[in-house]
Amino acid sequence: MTSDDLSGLKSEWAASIEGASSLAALEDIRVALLGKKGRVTELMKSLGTMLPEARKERGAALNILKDGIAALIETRQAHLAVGALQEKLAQESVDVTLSARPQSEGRIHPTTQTLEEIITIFASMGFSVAKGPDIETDYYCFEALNFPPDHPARQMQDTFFMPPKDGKPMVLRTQTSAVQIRTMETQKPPIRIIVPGRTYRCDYDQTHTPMFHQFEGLVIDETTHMGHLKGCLLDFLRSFFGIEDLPVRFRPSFFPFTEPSAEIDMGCSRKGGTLKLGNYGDWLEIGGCGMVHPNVLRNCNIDPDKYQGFAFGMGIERMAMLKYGIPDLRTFFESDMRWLKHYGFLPMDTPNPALRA
Ligand code: 2NL
Repeated sequence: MTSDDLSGLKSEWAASIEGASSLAALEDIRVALLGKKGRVTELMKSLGTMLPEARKERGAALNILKDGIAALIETRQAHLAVGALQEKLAQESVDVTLSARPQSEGRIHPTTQTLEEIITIFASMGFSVAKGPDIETDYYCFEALNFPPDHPARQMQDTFFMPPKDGKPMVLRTQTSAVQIRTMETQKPPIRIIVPGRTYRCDYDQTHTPMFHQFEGLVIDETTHMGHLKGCLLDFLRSFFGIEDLPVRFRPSFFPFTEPSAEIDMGCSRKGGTLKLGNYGDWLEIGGCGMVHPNVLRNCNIDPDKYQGFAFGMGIERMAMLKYGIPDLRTFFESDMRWLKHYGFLPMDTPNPALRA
């Protein structure tokens, strides 16, 4: 085969490369020419049978042919690739004038949203979450908490009583404190827990429902004091409501399970019939707190001479009403989709003060 033959082959192959109408067809041609058993490869192999002088000249010519073919394939490949991309773009184009997909009907309930915000803030302060049953023994709900036998909370008009179990009187828990008792019985200090959950009281009006959500907090350590309690709640409330100078006041009070005890008040204004939180001179109660009573520690086999602790409790719906301007507690439990659409949250639409820089 002469050089002329080679140039004839080259123009024949070049024509078929130019004629390839798709990347797949071009790949077939590449394999047929440059592949292991391809035409060009076969020509290269024939060099082995030639005399050295002739092989040198022929080898050079074949190399030029091979490089030329490879370059033609590459050029055609680039051309076809652009065409393929344009075709894909044309087929997969997005119609930006289409209306948006309908948003899902569901919403995050304000109670859930508020609880998640509360947990996030306390988690950042080193608290973990503890949970327990809604139906409790009288012991865990009242007796272990230092309630005297004749305390009004233990009477029919305030508390839902359940049929006795294993001879023990049972109640729907009126606060989540039973979970703290159970935690203190089973865990050694230091303890830092937050206990959210449903609580039940025999009451119904604009600010009371028979079931509502509370969270309580408990910290037990060797040197815990009232200053820790005040700092912890001040930081929490300012972070939750997103008001940097929110005043917090601790007003002396009484609970059977804490000594001393205090109501927690926040600064507010009631001018013009609207409630506004902040440093305005007026006060609004948000919850209760105190240093854990030594009798409660003793009931859990914790030595009050070695360990002290503080505890607090607040209503979750009340926090949500104040933060998000919801006027009536009863609406939280009516399952009205119009209400939930208005006050509810979308999963990704969760403004959380705890995550603010
Ligand atoms: C309120 C007041 C409070 C506690 C809850 C507590 C729990 C144990 C020991 C001591 Cl196990 N105290 N909890 C303490 C003070 C106040 O709640 O107004 N809640 C809505």
